[in-house]
Amino acid sequence: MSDVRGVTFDILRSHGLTTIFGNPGSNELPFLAGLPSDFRYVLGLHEGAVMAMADGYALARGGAAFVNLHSAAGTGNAMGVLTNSVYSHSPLIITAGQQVRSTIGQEVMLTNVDATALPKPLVKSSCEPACAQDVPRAISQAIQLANLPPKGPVYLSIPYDDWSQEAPSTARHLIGRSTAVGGCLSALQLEELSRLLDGASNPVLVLGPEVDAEAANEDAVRLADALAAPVWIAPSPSRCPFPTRHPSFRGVLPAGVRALSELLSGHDLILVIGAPVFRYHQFEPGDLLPEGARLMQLTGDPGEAARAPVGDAIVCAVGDAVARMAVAVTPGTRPKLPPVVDFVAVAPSTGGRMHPAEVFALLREFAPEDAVWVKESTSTTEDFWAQAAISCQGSYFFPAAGGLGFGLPAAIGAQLAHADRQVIGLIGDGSANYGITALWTAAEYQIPVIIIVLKNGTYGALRWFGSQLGTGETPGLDVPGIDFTAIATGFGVTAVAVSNAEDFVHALKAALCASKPTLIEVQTDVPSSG
Ligand code: TZD
Ligand code: CA
Repeated sequence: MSDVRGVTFDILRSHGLTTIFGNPGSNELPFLAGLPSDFRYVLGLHEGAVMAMADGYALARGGAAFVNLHSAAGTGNAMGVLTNSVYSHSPLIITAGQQVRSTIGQEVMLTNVDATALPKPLVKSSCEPACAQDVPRAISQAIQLANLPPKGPVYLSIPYDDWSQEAPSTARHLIGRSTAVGGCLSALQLEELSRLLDGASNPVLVLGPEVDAEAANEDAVRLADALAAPVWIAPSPSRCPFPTRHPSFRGVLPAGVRALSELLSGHDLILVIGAPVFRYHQFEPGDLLPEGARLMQLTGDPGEAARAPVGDAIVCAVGDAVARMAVAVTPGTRPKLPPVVDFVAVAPSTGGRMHPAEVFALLREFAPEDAVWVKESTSTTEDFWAQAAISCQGSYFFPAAGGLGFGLPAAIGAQLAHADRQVIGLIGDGSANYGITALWTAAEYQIPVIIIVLKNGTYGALRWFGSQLGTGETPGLDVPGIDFTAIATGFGVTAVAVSNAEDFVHALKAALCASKPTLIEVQTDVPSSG
């Protein structure tokens, strides 16, 4: 029988988890030594970048990712980015090396003291197996749990002397084990939902990231078409669940109670699919719903259903529900919606700074239609949605908890998952710094991602938030004097700085043809709105 390490690799392989995102230390060396040749190790230079690259890889791939961190210090470095993985429901299997079992109590150097408490409350489960022989089963349990709904990150701390121990013969049953939930809408629930939708005089759909995660975008179009109903994206979106040029598409709902209620006024039925109700941000007391509206939520996450402050909810497989509702409702009872209006026109910028909207309009024109956008430039979100022409599934990712440090490395991880789609990171000059070391990984592994740094010299979103709160001038809001081309070059990434449309398009075309990573630093205006 093989050892604990050998069976672990068999289990990982049987789930397609042959890419290890990590940053090693002494506790991890016995696991990594002599890695089987069908496994690849992707080294990140800081654990925040490691975690975000793994997250981007998992999101783009539509599957799980495996992470190996160094003890407590590595785990701690990864936790900021991990806040996003909870809300993006990313199935991440995070392992950390622990000191030799018999020495943990002495707290020898690099012991992960109280290891299972450390990553809480950001993981679905946290475990240090009771003995070496239980490591394979605990790994298997972690993989199943990460992938069962609601998906999410799990954590395992493993003493490094466990790997060479003999595995129990029963461990072979763990290889390729699968688990699934059969939580589809019942026939009665489907009938009631259809009756509700058919009976509504002015229904509206509010779609969330789970629709995109379940690849139900086209079924959402079928449902919207059958109902001839408007479609909004739920506030603070981390993914794009609906084509932005469809006649039903109305945009992204604002993340404040009052503004959201106002926009939905006149609707008697609000059907929220695959989103929390709601991910508000700015505090804006008011009525949760417009007068006379009923809210119904469909979600795969019991926590999302339970914590909503208003409305009724059904916990179910969202993709299946959308597909079945699209054929269950009575089509053609409302007039067809008019075609979409044109994009907001953008005047070409002058004076050595581009407006972000102009950058996004040029990207729409010159980037491939199926490009994958990973965005972490917080003040330009409105401009992005006004200019975006997103048509296919898995095309947009944003940090789901707003924790910066996701975007730049996640774009690199997403590109690693996509051999045939161009991934473009749209990263603010503030955000870029939290995960900047991932540039080295992109260069080292020749990952042909394009990173566009929008350089306005400030934490633009915080300036906007300050104006909302009336806090006036505040220290620590500007980030002048950062040369991202010098930083990128230092990490081995080709980089260019531009400040007008012509140079931008030139740089973009060159980057699209390159088989290696490129960073484009664009001098931009400070936007006037958030
Ligand atoms: N630190 C972390 C880890 N996450 C955060 N969300 C913040 C700090 C606070 N923060 C925001 O929420 S937005 C923002 C900060 C610092 C400014 C980001 O600046 P940027 O983008 O240059 O990336 P804009 O477009 O200038 O806002
Ligand atoms: Ca900025």
